[in-house]
Amino acid sequence: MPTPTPADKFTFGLWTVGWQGRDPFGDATRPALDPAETVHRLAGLGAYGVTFHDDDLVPAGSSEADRDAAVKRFRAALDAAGLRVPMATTNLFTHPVFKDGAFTANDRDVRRHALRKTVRAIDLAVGLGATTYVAWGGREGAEHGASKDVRVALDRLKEAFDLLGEYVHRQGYDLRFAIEPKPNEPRGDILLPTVGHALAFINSLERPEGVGLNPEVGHEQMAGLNVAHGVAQALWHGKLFHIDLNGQSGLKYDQDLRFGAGDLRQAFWLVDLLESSGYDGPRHFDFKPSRTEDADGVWASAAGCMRNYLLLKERAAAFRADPAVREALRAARLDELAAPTAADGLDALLADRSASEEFDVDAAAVRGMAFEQLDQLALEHLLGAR
Ligand SMILES: [Mn+2]
Repeated sequence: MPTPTPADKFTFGLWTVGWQGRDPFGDATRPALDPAETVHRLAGLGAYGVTFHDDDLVPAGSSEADRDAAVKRFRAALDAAGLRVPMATTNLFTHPVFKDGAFTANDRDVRRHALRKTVRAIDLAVGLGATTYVAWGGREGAEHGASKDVRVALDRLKEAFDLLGEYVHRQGYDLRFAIEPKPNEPRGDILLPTVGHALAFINSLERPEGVGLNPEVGHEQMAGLNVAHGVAQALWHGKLFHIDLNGQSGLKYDQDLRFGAGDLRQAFWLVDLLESSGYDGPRHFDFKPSRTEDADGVWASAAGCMRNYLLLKERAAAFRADPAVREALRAARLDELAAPTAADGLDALLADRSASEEFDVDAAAVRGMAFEQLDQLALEHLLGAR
């Protein structure tokens, strides 16, 4: 059985294992976790790093002295456990002041406060070694039609990313932003709902090179999308800066199941993609241990995320190495997809009668694609039957 090590680059948010189980219908089922204890427990399980929202580490409303003490204690735990902080983010959704969003709140003073809170959190993140800053627009959205002029709200969102990019540039920080799309929850509709929306938005920014994506498995699936396809397009654009791994079973509330516990086939294809793509960033778990669990269940679910990733990595490697799969890939003509369609140029294409008048469309139409056999081999590898 595979055992996680720091070389696997598994990371967890403080808010994941630290989730107390509060949901819209029920109170907390578990006590709060101490961030320093979390660091030691995660290191003991073989994790590489830990991530946080500013408020996870320094509770909102803390005095300066309490803030300094919390950061010092956390830094000491990181040093003792050998854990890294590759990423951090801002909580712009819990406090009631952000009920209409943060960077796109209708109230200008709330937007200015959101930017100052983020700047302060960026300083904290960089001070702890983070090189990626995730931006999830938790409440940047609407439910009431005319209550949000989406085009104007996007102007404000662009303004926010441009200002933050300027700040990072001016400070000389080695820090890139990663936008995390989500279609809904907690707002009825959230701006930048999918990977594709976010990729298009980034192109409008003043410093697009410093902004990429943090796709989350469950968020893409909440939009009914294939997460491996979304991640593949982010990779194709050179924009996969970070990734949030978890599980989701179809179009439901944001389940945040442990990785592998949702759509197992999509998890398999995602691991196959990440491991073959050269992506070398953290494998970050953004999940919530079920509120039915006590502390033992929390740590079992964290270990389960990592084990499931490593097991899927083994299964994907076996699939790719299987001679029968290689033959099936040839039969499915993946090599032909990799060949340019008109390397001979437009003139040659326009002069090619075999592509037009002389092309036998009926003969081409009856060719089988042999995809079912290829897919059955994948399923058998996933099931451990090969
Ligand atoms: Mn989620």
